[in-house]
Amino acid sequence: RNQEDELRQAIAEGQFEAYYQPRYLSEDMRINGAETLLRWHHPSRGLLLPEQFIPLAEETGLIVPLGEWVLREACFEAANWTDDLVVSVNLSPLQLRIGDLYLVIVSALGDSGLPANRLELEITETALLQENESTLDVLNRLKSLGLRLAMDDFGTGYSSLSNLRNYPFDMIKIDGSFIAGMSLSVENHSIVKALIDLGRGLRMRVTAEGVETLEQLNLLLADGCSELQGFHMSHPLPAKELSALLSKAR
Ligand code: G
Ligand code: G
Ligand code: MN
Ligand code: NA
Repeated sequence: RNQEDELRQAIAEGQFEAYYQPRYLSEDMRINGAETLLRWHHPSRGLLLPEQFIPLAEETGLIVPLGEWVLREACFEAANWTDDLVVSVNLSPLQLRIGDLYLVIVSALGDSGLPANRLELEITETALLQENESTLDVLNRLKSLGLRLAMDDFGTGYSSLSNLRNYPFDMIKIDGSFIAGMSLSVENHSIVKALIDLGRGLRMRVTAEGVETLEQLNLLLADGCSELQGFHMSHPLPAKELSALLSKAR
């Protein structure tokens, strides 16, 4: 109750900040996008990470207004980026079920001037578990705007293969837990290779998340993974630091 009020107040007072973690194209290791990751500047507890407040936001339904704030923030920020970088935004299952996500996105794009093809929505398989016709309907309507859909944390959920076939995804994001294990065991590496091949067979792009070492990076490049994200290349950055990195790279 107390924490819920705190969270509500934080949204009203703008205590959140969007960080952006660069994503790199494997061909030339240039940045071609970034994932938006929330931070909360808590007045007494300091900088909080999503795992410390997203669960509460989901339980209380406050993820809906918070998610709307992030979407708008990310679109306005990305509209200023050099080049045609794609901005990814994580969606919670609740955002697909309540509130008018379609209208929120149409107005975020319209107000910011960001072209739809530069916005990507990351959806976990868990969101599709509460599967109903309207989820597919919402995703198809969003796709028809021209934006991109990514399946997040791939490999950790359920019924992944039928979801990949039935939903209009453009991208698979391989969960970092598989990447962490790939240089440790042949089995883990086999899973990663299979996921990359699966994506390729379905004509989807594949991002490896949680790339932490040069050894992992080299394996992923050899295996034909299309995009890479993780601490080895860059941590999530405040908007200003990402902009500085982008202008330096040009
Ligand atoms: O940055 P960090 O690794 O702590 O993020 C942890 C998790 O929190 C990520 O897996 C991400 O999916 C989730 N997360 C971060 N930002 C957002 C957001 O804006 N909306 C939702 N729904 N989840 C987010
Ligand atoms: O949406 P998702 O849960 O995939 O969000 C990615 C999360 O993983 C973010 O919280 C981000 O801070 C974190 N992350 C990003 N790169 C790395 C990495 O290389 N290693 C680890 N352990 N976590 C990472
Ligand atoms: Mn994500
Ligand atoms: Na993920």
